Amino acid sequence: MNEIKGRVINVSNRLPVLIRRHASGTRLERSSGGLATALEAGWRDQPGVWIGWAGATPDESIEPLLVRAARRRSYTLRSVALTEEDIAKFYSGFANEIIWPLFHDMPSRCNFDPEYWATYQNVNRKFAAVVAETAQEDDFVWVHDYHLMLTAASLRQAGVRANMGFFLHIPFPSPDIFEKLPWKQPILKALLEFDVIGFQGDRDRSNFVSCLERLLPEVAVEYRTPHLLVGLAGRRSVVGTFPIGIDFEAFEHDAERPEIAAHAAEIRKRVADDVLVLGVDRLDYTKGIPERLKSFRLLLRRFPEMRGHITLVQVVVPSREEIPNYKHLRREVELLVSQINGEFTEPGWVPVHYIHRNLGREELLAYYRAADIGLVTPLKDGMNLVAKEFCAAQIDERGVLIVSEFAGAGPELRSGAIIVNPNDFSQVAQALYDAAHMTAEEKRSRMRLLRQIVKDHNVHRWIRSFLQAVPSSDQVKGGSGSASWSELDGATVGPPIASSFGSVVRVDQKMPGVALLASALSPRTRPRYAMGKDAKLHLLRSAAGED
Ligand code: ADQ
Repeated sequence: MNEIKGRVINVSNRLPVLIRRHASGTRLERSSGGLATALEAGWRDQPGVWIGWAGATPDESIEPLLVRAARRRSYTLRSVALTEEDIAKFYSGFANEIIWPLFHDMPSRCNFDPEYWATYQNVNRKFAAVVAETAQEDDFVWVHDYHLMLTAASLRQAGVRANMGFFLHIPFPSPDIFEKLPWKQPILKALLEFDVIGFQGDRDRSNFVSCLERLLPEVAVEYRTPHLLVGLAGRRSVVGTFPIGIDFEAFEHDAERPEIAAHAAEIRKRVADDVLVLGVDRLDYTKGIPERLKSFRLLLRRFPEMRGHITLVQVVVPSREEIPNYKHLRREVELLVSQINGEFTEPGWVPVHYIHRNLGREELLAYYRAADIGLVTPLKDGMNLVAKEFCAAQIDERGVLIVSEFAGAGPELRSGAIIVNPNDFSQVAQALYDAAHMTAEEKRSRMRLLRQIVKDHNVHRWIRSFLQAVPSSDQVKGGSGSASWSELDGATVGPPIASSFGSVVRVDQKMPGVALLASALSPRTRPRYAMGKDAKLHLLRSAAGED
């Protein structure tokens, strides 16, 4: 393990606060989305600097607002100035019309505009310039996400000697998808300029390595435990899996507050004795919202006895509304909601309650507490924090989690959740039916297990394990001239267990979450199922590591 001697410099596209200009003046708001939520929660008392875009074109009003926002934090905030054109071609363009759909396995949604690539390189250099002004040799520069894959390369060119890490919050695609990217080699090479490269899940890491092997055959890959070591042209990088978590204690603590309980009771009163199914997402085509609505419609068609007894509350937070794909999605979702409500509504019962706005934390927690079923069915997702937040807020242990096998949270939570393929509407409908009929005892034992996993794999552990993977400066820079790769591998190696994708790996026994997961998969502690045959079979298979 390596001690970070200096500060942590976090670098992400957006700062945790956004400057919004209104007719009445300029205001600060919290950034929404998974990355900001997780990092803000995990980075409470550590000194450092957070570098990112403040959400507005720069003027003299920004700096005082950032200074004010930093007063309540242990780190300072530094903004990167972006022009309107940067935002259009770098953020909306390259990041969200190319990398986002491609990395979520949706290449037909990509718009491979070459101008986007030029701006992407330029904006990555702008971020790197601010980092270069800020970082000292002992600092650790931690770059987040797909917007900033080229920054380490620019920083190295500028002679910055600090250690650098990169964490990808979204999935990494398989070589057949990744190789469609016209700029695949420069991106892979730029990523290898980081000292540590982290992914959400084993599948993402193994896709990355397969891409290296196919597209950069000169790269040397050494399979170590718990991380891999990758070398290119005299540089070495640690490549690891670091599933992100939430601040479990904070969610649990807040969910216990009497005001939240009262608010949850109020929500429940509105749906009477119905089974309350909850979906909470950014309005994004990767989240599988139309597919979820179609599955719910199938449930109502196939099981008429459920009509009048089950209600879906679908909360969506508006997102990336300037991009055409997102505008179409909103229309598609709203049309489906009105079709389902048109087909099934009866006096006193509306099947789908649709909320299109950013909820405050209290309201969100009240919905999590009130729900009987958390329905988290993205078509593809790096992790999905909603699944974990739902479990943390389920202090009464009465909810059931249904989660997509294509979210990072799927493999991690499969011992207690019902795992579904979101494209299989029939399976999702059956899972909803089964969850609605599950015994209280089974719900409790599953939710207890889920809460233990989420509590253990929390955001603090995510940060700790990433920082522990950082090789010491001497090892990275070859200070001693002879640091072998085995020196980078300081883990205590335990007996082999099945990894989340079935292959056998050795695990660090010092990682209690992994041990917990392993014990959860053992037949002794596996809960009994009171479900349909297919779902039962699926759960047994997934518990046996066959997915
Ligand atoms: P996101 O795609 O933003 O994050 P997710 O992990 O689900 O997705 O996080 C969404 C966050 O927004 C959650 O904290 C949730 O509470 C909040 N949220 C969603 N809808 C809301 C609403 N209507 N009102 C208020 N808050 C709402 C990216 C990756 C994910 C990865 C995270 C973190 O796409 O796969 O889990 O980063 O790494």
